[in-house]
Amino acid sequence: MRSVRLTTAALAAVAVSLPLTAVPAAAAPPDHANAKHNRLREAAPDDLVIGTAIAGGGHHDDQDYPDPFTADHKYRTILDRQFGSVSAENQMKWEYIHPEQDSYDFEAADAIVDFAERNGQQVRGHTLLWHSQNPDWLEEGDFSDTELRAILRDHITTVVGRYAGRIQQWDVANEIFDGDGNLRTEENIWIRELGPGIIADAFRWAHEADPSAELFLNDYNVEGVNAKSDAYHELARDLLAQDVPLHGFAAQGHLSIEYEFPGDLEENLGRFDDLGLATAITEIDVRMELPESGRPTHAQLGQQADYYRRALRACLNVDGCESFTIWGFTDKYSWVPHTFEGEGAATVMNDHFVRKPAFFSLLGTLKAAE
Ligand code: 9MR
Repeated sequence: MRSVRLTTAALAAVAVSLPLTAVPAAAAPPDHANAKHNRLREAAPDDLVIGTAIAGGGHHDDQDYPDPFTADHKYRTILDRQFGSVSAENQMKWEYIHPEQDSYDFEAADAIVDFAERNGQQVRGHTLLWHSQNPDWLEEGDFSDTELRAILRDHITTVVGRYAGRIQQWDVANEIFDGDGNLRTEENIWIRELGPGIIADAFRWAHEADPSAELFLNDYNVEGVNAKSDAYHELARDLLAQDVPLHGFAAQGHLSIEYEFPGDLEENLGRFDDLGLATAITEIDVRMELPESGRPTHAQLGQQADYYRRALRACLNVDGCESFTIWGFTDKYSWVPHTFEGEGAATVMNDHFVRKPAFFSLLGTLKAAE
């Protein structure tokens, strides 16, 4: 075990070189005994799918470990065993899937969709209209409004069309409001250049390309009832009134034990449910400030487990909340330490894939829900 805080690169090296005997043995009972007792996907009730993001791209590009999805055998095994749904952490974002104006790169996205199909998993597509992780050719290009519209339409038609019938939920519009509940009219190239009406068009184009996919609004800090989730509620009502094919509202769920749990999560999801929308938790993780040792304390892990449990419970209590996705299942590949200095341990397994109390709290909650 670590006694000092290590960089992620060093941690990855430790994880690779650690002899099996040095891995804490207590927490991992054999998986094969009875799948229902050990596996989230089997323990989940029929109307709820438990998902995870598939690590790759984004912050992983700067690490010295090989691509987790294609190169880490243990990672792949757990991915298949534990989860009934997978999300592309970065691999379907514009900068990866549409790196040049005239060419798409589907290799990583295809691999995810093929893997999911082989393993009987659903796929959440992420994402089509966002202010971040867009390629330079787009952000720095000199396009007329007509050209930009055509670019977005072509992208949505091509990407959603390619996976028609194989991606069950798409995050069509991601993070379009700021914390005060104002549309991101400066940061988001589409809204800035084409006006807010482009949001409805994005949903219409996605629906044309795959009429069977459920189309979502997705954001962070919208777990509770607040200015931002109010803005989404109003937008959702407007879009539905115009017969725009909007099917769902998703709260990402990037939580921290340094802040109170959003106790009104169920109430908030419920008011979108009342509009006739599906709801989902799409990216949950629960970070914490790590002590100097780099290891979370028992109390922190207990609090984290409680946050995961309460979020899952809220989803279970809302009829149309049928998808609960964690943003990665192992701390080894989590985005958190790369964004929040001194914080981490946000997922349900540690760097060595040992299950934390949070894993067991999800499993227990699912079993109790049957
Ligand atoms: O986990 C993703 C990380 O690998 C990327 O570096 C980062 C870049 O913005 O995006 C992370 O995923 C984000 C997701 O796409 C949208 N919601 C917030 C997630 C965490 O930042």
